[in-house]
Amino acid sequence: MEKRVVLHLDLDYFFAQVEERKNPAIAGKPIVVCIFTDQKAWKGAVSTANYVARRYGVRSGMPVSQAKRLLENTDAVFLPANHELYEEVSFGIRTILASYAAKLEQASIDEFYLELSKDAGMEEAKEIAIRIKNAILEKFKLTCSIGIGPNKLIAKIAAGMQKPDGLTIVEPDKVQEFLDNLEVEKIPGIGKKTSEYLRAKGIATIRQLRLANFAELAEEIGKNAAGALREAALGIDRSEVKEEQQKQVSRMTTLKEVAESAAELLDALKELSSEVAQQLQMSNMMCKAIGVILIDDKMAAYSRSVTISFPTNDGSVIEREAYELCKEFFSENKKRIRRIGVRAEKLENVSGQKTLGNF
Ligand code: TTP
Ligand code: MG
Ligand code: MG
Repeated sequence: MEKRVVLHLDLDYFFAQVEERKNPAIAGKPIVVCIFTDQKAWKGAVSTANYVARRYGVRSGMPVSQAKRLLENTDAVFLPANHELYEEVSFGIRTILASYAAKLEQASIDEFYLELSKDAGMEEAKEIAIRIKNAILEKFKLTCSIGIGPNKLIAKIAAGMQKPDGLTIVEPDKVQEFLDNLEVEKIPGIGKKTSEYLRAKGIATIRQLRLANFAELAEEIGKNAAGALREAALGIDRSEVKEEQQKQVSRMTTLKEVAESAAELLDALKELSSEVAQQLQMSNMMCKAIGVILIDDKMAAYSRSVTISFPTNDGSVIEREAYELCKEFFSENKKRIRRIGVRAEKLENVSGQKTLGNF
C-alpha cells in the first residue's frame, strides 16, 4: 500500500459562524440558524447553532420551537438560513484549498479532503495545515478544524477531535493507539442502529470492536457490514481522494460604488463574464446555465439563474444573460449592491459530453 498523507478540513459551526462574522454584534450570544417553514409560528428545524447555543443543548435537526425553549431567558439570536451566502463562502474556501492540494475533494458544503503531494511528510503536512487555517482566517475570518492522517478515515476522525479551531495529526504508526480508546460512534457512518447493536453486545470502544468475534458479527449483521467495521477498527481505508469535475465556474468582485440598477453593473458584468468565459475556454467547457450573485450592503446574498437554449463559452453571451438577470433582480428589489458575481453552471465538455454530477 502506497504511503499517503490525507488532510480533512471541516469548518466550525459553519452557517452560524458565517452569520457571526457578518454581524459581529451578535458574537458571543447563542446563535441558531434555522430552516423555517413558518418563521412567525417558530416552525422549522435547526440547521446549526454556535457553540454558545450548543451549551444549552441546541443541536442540528431539532425543532426550532425546542431550541427556543432551551434558550429561554437568554439573548439568543434566531436567523433564517442564507444558503446563497454559505455557498459563496464555501466556494471561496475551495478555491484557497485548491492551491495547496495535489487532489481536492469536496465532501459537503463545509468539508474537504486534500491529498498532499506524495513526498510530503507529516511535518510538512502540519505546516500546510497551519497555512490553510491562516489563509481561511485572514480571507473569511472563519475558523476550521483539520485532521491529518494516512487515509481519509483517520483524517476525518482526527478533524473532529479538537473542535473548534483544532489541528490533530495522527502519525501512521500511531493509528491503532489513536483509534483504540475512541468510542465506536466516532467511526463515520455508524448509525444509531449499529451503535445500539454493538453496545448491546458490550462493544463500546474501537479496541473492543477490533477484538470482537467477527465471524459472529458477520453472521448477525452480514459479511459486508462486519467487514467494513473490522477495517475501520483497524484504521484501514483504501478509498481515494476523488477530484470531481468542476461543476461551475464563477468570479466575484467588490464594486467601487454601491449599485442600485443593472446599468451601474455593466462594467463589472463585462469583466466578470469575460473572465468566466476565459476559464471555460481554458478548461474546454461550455455552460448551459448562467447565474448572478448579488450581495447587498447588509451582506444578504441573492442569486438568479437561467438555462440557455444552447451551450456557450462566449463572454458576450454570458454578459448579456447576466445583465438580463440583474435587470430582473432590480425590477423586483430595491437593494444597494456591494458585491457581484457571475457564474457559469451546468457545464459540459466542448465535445458535448456531460461532466459527471452536474444534474
Ligand atoms: P456540520 O459540519 O455537521 O456542522 P457545523 O459546521 O455547523 O458544526 P461543527 O463545528 O460541529 O462542524 O455541518 C455543516 C453545515 O451544514 C452546518 O453549519 C449547517 C448545515 N447542516 C444542516 O443544515 N443540517 C444538519 O442537520 C447538519 C448536521 C448540518
Ligand atoms: Mg462543520
Ligand atoms: Mg461538516
